[in-house]
Amino acid sequence: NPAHSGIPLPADLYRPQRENSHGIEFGERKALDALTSAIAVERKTSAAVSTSTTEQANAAVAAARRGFRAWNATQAARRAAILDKAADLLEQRRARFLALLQSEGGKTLDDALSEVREAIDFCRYYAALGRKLFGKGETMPGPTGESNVLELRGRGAFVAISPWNFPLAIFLGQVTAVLMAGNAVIAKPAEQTPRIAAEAVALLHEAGVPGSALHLVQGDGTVGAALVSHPAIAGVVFTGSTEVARSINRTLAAKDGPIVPLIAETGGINAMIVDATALPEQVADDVVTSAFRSAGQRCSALRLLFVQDDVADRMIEMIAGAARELKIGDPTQPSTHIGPVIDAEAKQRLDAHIAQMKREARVHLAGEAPAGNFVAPHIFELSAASQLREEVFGPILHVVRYRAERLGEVLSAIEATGFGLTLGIHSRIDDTIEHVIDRLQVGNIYVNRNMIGAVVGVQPFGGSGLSGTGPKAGGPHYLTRFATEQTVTINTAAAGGNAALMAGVE
Ligand code: UN1
Repeated sequence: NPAHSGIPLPADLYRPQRENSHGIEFGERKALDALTSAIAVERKTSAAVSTSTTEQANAAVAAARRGFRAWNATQAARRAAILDKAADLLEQRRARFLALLQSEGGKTLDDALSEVREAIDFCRYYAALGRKLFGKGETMPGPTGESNVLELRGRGAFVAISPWNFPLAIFLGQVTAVLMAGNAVIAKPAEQTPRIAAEAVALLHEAGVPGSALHLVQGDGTVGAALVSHPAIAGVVFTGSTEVARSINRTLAAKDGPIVPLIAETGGINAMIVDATALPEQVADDVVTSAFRSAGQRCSALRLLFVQDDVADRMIEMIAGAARELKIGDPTQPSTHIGPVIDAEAKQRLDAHIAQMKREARVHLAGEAPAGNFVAPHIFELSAASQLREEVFGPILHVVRYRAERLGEVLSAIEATGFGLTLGIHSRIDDTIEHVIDRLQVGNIYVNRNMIGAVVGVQPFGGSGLSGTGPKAGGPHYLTRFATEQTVTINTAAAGGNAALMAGVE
């Protein structure tokens, strides 16, 4: 575990798992066969999920408000123990969630394994962090004769709105953070992935989260808007598009009543810079992973690749060569690299972008995809970064060449997107790397490696600007934003020294 800065992390209590660290080496036929047959058994049809009405959404807020007090009064250690129990249950039910991630989320085995791992990490990390932060309050230094203690407490009924691209990990990450901080939660998952959410909620209830503290509301943006505009909610945590985050922000701002926080994690037009000193094989590998893994449906994914012109032809050829090797198709086949995109609407949007790029850009790769909601990897070369105006959420890479003496213009172009989520740099020149890091306001910067798959507790994740509000998910500051701070100052010199009260505070 690398060293952390800032608030001491519970590294002694918390051990993240690594990507693909589930003991399944893909060469290991036996382990893989056992896992795939366990998944097949779980691939039975699930119960239908019905959409909630606005009345049901409002009723969920009212019920969460009633449930809040008791949950907030529950010891932090108890809340943490429940989250650890949820992590244990996830481990036991791994095959079931893998099956759901494949059937409802279109995830490949590799992506589904990573996601279950991440969900477990979120539960354990927020439990460990919560034990420290919400334990007994922090005694502040001050003059003698008084005691000052800063305590964190829950805010109330908190709304959590999560995306379809990580229907288990981000869903549970939000919900467990909200709960660990002492809030009751009304969770509204993406309408594309309701079953995964329903089973995750059932699992949390089984782990010990009281029904009164955790409520599930199913449906699209209509029901989400009803929750956000409810006058009595205590805050919103949201992962999704910048556009929706803005609309939530406007709704919250327009309401009378308390001013409540919005914690938003949104999109990015994420760039990678590759200079002439970069190692070509590693670049090809990292670009393919960053741009095409999960069919490019990650907010962290690489969209805009800047390559120094001296090496551009060779680099692009190697990347295209590596991309051609990717297998697209049935996500339940362990050998598949790229599964379907989430739905027909996503496919249509991506096809329209591809058609436009075929007219406006130079085509380096335009693969063929099987029938269905599949999109093959594409590589287009733009004459300027400004040709890409919005986040394109699929396996489509845009390349721009730059001259070494014009690196400043590359940085300005990245800045001009207004986003600041992830950035990759491939270079062996320390000065270049340092200059880029200092100059750009980007949440997660990856040097000489791929730029996806941030590990909970090790690589806190999230951006700024159009990419979100912070604090970073899976980082040491995340939970505090879900809490209120209460400073209790006691005059210890007063008659009797308030001994009983002091005992209560300390
Ligand atoms: C998202 O795609 O909405 O680092 C965010 C990663 C993931 C991204 C999650 N944590 O690739």
